[in-house]
Parts: sequence; structure tokens; C-alpha cells
Amino acid sequence: MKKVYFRSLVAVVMIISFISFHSIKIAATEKASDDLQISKEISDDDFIDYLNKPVQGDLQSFPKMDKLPGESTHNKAIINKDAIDKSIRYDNLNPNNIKSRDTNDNIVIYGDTITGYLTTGGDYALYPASLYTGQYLQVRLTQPDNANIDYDMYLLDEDFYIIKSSEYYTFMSGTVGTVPESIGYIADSDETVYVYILAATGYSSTDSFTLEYTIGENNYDSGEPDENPQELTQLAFTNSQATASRTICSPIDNDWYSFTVLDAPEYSKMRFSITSSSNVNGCSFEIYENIASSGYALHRRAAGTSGEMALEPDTYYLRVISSNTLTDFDVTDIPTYSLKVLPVAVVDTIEILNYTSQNYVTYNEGSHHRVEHDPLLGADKVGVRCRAKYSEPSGLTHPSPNVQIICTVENPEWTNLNRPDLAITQSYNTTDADGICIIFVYMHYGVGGEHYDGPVSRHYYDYMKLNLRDLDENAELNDRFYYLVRSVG
Ligand SMILES: [Ca+2]
Ligand SMILES: [Ca+2]
Repeated sequence: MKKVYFRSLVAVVMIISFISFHSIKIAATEKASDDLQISKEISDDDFIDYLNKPVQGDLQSFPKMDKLPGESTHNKAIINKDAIDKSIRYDNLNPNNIKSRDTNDNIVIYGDTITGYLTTGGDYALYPASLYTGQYLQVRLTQPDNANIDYDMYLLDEDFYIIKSSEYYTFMSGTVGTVPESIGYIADSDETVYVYILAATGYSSTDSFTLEYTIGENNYDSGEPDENPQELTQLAFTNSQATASRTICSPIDNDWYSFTVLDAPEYSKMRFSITSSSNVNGCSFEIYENIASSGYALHRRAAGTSGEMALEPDTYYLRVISSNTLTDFDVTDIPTYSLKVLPVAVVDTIEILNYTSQNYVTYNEGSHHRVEHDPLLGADKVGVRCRAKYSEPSGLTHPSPNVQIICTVENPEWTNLNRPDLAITQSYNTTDADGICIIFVYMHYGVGGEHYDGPVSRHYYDYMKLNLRDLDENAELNDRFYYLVRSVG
């Protein structure tokens, strides 16, 4: 059944549908050799969504941030250096603590994990780091998993002026806690800087905070530092996709991006994927919406390495993180990641433009495309070039880019023999900017259950079924073709 697209319907889609692909298994043909690539499996196993975790509280209710105590310009922390209790919460970030080294490329990562407590309102902890020119300091603060506690983190120069800040409002995205405060800083001279952790709201003498830090040499790319959304890179969609390729420079690296979902039929869903060039150092992404009217209160919407979801029109934040820890990150294999964000268009029609070979014959069931068994091949395949599109109420049609089209081939002869395992094979592909893709589906050996007497020989064939549909099954198309198994005569 055709569905006509109405712009107003998409505009009010506020409920997010998580698409599970688990049931889709692309069957491999038994006779196929390994290089035929027919057992592609669409999998979202590594895509977690947090959509059924409701946004908590009034979106406008975030209190004004407790700014640093001190001057009215709020740019300097008032700390009496002489009064600093160096026995507690004052540890040098030790640049001698080597975590990983690549002697060939002179890449070194120093780092460690520190835990501490802030025990009264306005309490703070201070950690000096002595840096050489060009060293990259990254710090990540994980606060107690408590909605009533809001710690913030600042980087101060040696006179305690603020160089950088990380001031997320605490916002618990279900069980995953609040996004950790993070700061990155590349030393422009030999200098000492101070990591300053402040109890902006609440405190705890029983639940500790965790501060992880790395000091890197020659480990970072030109996109650093971008450790929180104040330094993000905007993803722009060109030819219906946005891509980013960067490196994960440390196990606590954050790379922040934003992207905007438009109120348009080309944005009916968003698809995300990330891959790492390294087998040792992995990565993943997290997707957030900012629910604060100013500053950042980040609600996690999804996390994983691939998947797609509908998102209401808005600007979203995407964080790329390492899958590794300070102890298992290997700087000899700094990973380059490939991030893709694709808007998936609405689709209401799928059509076949042509089969990939121009072989059409007329047998008993009329004129259809014919695939001939080739004994030299490990498996026979059918190739179909199809287009996905959608219609406006006026009837005007547009191509549907980035739609995943699944092609299912069924041999009814095997179905009749009660062998669905031999009857059905599948494959899929994704439409291009013109809504077009080519899909090849390999098949098990034919039965030859039908025959047609030609002028010189008898053709034994199977009358195959072919089905095209999009993942959400908004559109589908059925066709038939002949599978010539053998000729006798
Ligand atoms: Ca905070
Ligand atoms: Ca980064």
C-alpha cells in the first residue's frame, strides 16, 4: 500500500522510534566462496538508546550556576596559596607517570587516576600540572552519581586566573549519570597550570569524585582541544551526509560535534556510524540534546557504534570517546576514526529501474528478467537497480537518499519442498543522493521445477519471487524473475 507523505505529520513526530534490526539476518549461500560478501548482516547490537528514559524536571528549572567565588568578573578563583592544604586534595599531576610510549614516533602519554572528596559547600580541590611547551593536558572529572551534586572543573594559570572551564549542569540520563566535565589544554610555554574542582552545588564526604588526566606528547591532531561543547565542530551535511575523520589521542579524549536535524522529509531519521582504524583502541559515540536554555544540561539520547533513530528537529551534540582506559590504551596504534551522520529521507515508493543484466525472456508466466545458472560461479546472483522516493500531497515526487533497502529473494520451489533455509536469501544496500542503489542477492542452487519448451531445447527454471522494502516497511515492491537452472535438448 502506498503512503502519501504529509509534511505536517513529520513535523509533529516527537516520539522516537528505535529501529531494531535484530531479526534481519542475511542468509549466506552455502556454495558461495568467502569473497562473495553475501552474508552482510545489518546489526544494531551495539546501539543503545535512552529514549524511554523521560526527561526529568522542568527544562527551565536549572538554577543559575554558582560562579567561582571571588571577583565580580568571575574570571579568577580566589584561593589563598598560603592556605592551601597540600596534604589533602593537592596532588601534582605527575608528568613522569608514563602510561604508554611509542619510541618510533616519540608519542608519550603520561597519566593517572585520582580520587577525592569535596566535603562542604564551595569546597574545592586543586591539582597543579607542570607542562612543557606543546604538551597536551586532558583532564576528565567524573562526579558522584548523585542528582543533587554538581561539581565543576576549571583550569587556572599560575596566578589562578581561569583559562578554561567545564560547567555542565548535573543531569542524570537514566542510569548513565551526568556527562563528565572535561578540559583540554595545549601548553604554549613551559608553565604550571592548576586543575580546580569546585563543589558548585552539594557535596559528599562519602561519595568520591574521580579525576583522570593525561599529558600527551605528539599524540594529538589539529582538532584538539575540543573537550567540551564550547569547542565543538559543526557537522555540515553535504550530498546528504556529514563525515569526520580524526584521531583518538588518549583514552580520555572527547571530540565534540553538533548537527542539526531539519524539519524536512529528508530528515525522517538519522543514521550514525563510527569505525576505528585500530583493533586495539576502539571508539564510540554518544548523542545528546541540551535541555538548558543557557549553559549545558545534556540529556543522553543514544550511544553506540551504529544505528538509526528519529529525532525531532533541533540541534544535537555528539561526543566521540575512546573505548579504552588509561591502562589498556596503546599509543603505538593511535586510532583514526571515521564518523558518519546521515539524514534518512522518508520513503513511500520503491521502484525497480532495471535488472543489472539485460536478459529478458518469455516463458509460461510471461516476460521477465532471467538469471542463468553459471556452473563456473560458486553461486548465482540477481542484481536489481532500484529507486526510493516520496511524494508530496501535490503529487510532486522527490528521491529518498540514505534509505536502507532490503532485497529478499525466494525460490518457491524450495519453499514447496519445505526448505525455507534454501528458499530465502537477502541482501541490502543504501540509496545514494538520487535515491538509487543496486542490490545483489546470491541464491542457493535452483530446483528447475518448471519447464518451457523452446525451439531447440527444454528450459528447466524456477519462477522466483523478489521483494524490495525499506527497513521501516513504509514501502515495498514485489517482482518475479526466472532462474534458469538447466537446458536439455
Ligand atoms: Ca557540573
Ligand atoms: Ca578531543
